[in-house]
Amino acid sequence: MTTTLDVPPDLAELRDLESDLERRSGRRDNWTIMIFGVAVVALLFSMIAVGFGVRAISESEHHVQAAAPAVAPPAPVGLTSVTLSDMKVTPSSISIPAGKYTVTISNTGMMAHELLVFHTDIAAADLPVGADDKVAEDAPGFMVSDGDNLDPGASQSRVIDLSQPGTYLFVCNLPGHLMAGMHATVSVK
Ligand SMILES: [Cu+2]
Repeated sequence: MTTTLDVPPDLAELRDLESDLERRSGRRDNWTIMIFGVAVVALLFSMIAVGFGVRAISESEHHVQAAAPAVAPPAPVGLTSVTLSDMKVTPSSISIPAGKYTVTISNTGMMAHELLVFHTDIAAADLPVGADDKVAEDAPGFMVSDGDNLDPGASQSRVIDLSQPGTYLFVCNLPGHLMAGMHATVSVK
């Protein structure tokens, strides 16, 4: 094997090489600056884009919130009040779970009323009415709650025992009032 001796390049060649290297490194610096510049611009654009995106999301959430209906509070289960008026019992029809309820009975009418509670499968319109225009209240197990006669504006609070499932009629049994429409049906399950 033969080895060639390295001949040292002359000075002019060295200078050429040096200037070439400088040019190349200069070009490399330019590239570096350009790439850095492009990166900065890209970063700025992405920040702006993210900003718009966040705004769009929060705006759409805002719209969703505005479009969603207000959540209504859950309706109270049971029976807390009954209103007597001329000639109505309100609520006129309600379905509630079995239980004992403390009920405030208010008379908002112009005349006296009362509230009786009958446990019966007979419809209010079919209740037998006597010569006195009243329903006979004394059948065993028929009347489960009786109360005061209430003058106009008066009210009474009492416990009504609705612990047996079935149908209850809330009736004003002053003469003629049932026939005039003063009854309500309460279904108990
Ligand atoms: Cu009445």
